[in-house]
Amino acid sequence: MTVRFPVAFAVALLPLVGQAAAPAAPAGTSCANLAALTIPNITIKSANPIAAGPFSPTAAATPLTLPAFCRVEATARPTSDSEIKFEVWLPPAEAWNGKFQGVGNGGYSGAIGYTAMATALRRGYAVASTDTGHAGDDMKFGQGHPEKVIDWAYRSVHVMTEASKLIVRNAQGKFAERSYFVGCSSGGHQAMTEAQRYPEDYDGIVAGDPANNRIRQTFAFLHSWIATHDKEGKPIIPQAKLQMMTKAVVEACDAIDGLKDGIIDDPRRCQFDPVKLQCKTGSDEAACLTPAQVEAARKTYDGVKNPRTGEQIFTGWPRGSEGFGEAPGQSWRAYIMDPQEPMRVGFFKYFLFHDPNWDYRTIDLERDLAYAEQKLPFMAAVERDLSPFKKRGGKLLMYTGWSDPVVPPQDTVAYYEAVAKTMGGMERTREFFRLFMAPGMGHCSGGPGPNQFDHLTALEQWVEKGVAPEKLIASHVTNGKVDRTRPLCVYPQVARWKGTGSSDEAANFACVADVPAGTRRTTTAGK
Ligand SMILES: [Ca+2]
Repeated sequence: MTVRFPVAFAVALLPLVGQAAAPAAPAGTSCANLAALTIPNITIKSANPIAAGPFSPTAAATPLTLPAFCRVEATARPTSDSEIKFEVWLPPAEAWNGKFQGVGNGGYSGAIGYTAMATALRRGYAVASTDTGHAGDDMKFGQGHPEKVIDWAYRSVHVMTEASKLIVRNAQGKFAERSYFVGCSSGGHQAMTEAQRYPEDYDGIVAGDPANNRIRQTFAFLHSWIATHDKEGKPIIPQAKLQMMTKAVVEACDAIDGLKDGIIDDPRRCQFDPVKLQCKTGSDEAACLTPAQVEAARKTYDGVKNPRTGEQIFTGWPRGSEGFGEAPGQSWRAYIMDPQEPMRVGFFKYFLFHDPNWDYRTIDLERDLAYAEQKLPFMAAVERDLSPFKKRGGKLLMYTGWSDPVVPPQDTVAYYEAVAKTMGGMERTREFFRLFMAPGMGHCSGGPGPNQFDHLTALEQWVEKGVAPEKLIASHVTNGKVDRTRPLCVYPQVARWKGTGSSDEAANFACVADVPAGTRRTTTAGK
């Protein structure tokens, strides 16, 4: 089956029926012939038309239900040690929205993001994703392969983007009119890398819960693991107590934002001290914390500091992120408590010290951080001057969950504020870069706060029509049913209940300038 035929037939028939000549149809290359493309450093392994219906991109994958498309599988080798696999999925000409989308990865990736590709394809996008140059989420690939670390850190997405744009051009007979990048977590890191390093790649970028301060965050993972595990490496705080802690934190801090609704709007204002949960009897009981558990929690909230100077190396995790669900992005379990050794310890073993036997107990925070930032500066995407991206007309939409237990939102906000300072203030920055904070949302999704919203449509309106997003309407869904909506406001604005109507409906909220703590009226709103 060749999915491009309908357009070709239509053009060929026009003269026969005596109608006025239509504008020349772009002369695209048929799907199968894309395999013969010669792009420097790119090998196209296959190009196949895929019929509409269920499709499994790999033998192990759950089938996706997709419209018809052309699947291109390729490998980029920008260096002799590179092996960057990527795919481009192309809608047939009549279904194409004229745009290209690159989609981001999670963790250390090692896999093409088929689900995200499917979402983009269904919207009519030509879409690309890469495995970032290695297989699997393990970090051993970096041992003895510094070029592969660079591929992971920034090069793979860029070479994927450049090659994909050419493949789209050849398939459709013209370049895409607009290009977008959409990613969360490591995808948010990739989004920031693209905006900072390759401002020409994308017209619009969505950066969700961005793990862009990667080196310091890795030091914070190590610090939090040490703080929450005993000498034998066993977790000090049992899993069952994490949810108990979140309940106590929310109870203590819910009303600070002026509305008692089970959500802490800004955990920076919550100073809950876990000593309040310390067991009175001195024993270890389910509903309270031992002194050691109190200390472990405090250190996780406080973050990692230079032991000599007291300088904050990286923020701690927000109050309210301890445990509010079972998914990996909804508690301290997956990235702090559950791992047998510090999360991402492979960074030290395979990327930094090239010593697979490196012992985390030998960490010297000051010396080793300085060394890491000197040796692997490209692993962090923390450039504050985004002038080149702004100048080329790029638009950047960033969002993050205020209860994220993986990438602390305080760091995301601090980065945004630092960019604003560099770029001439908040107002000038909002011309091209807007941050939306989602209270009560976990890592990229989930949580008690409204956490489902269409950031891409908002970004398209901004890029294509010049309509900058003032708010995003977010929904909270339980068992497939929307039970709460609320606007996510442009930072530093916050959503304030108007005082009448249900506090579960977005229409009853306004985005307003935040007011200092202590000057708010607290309301308990009903439905
Ligand atoms: Ca609240």
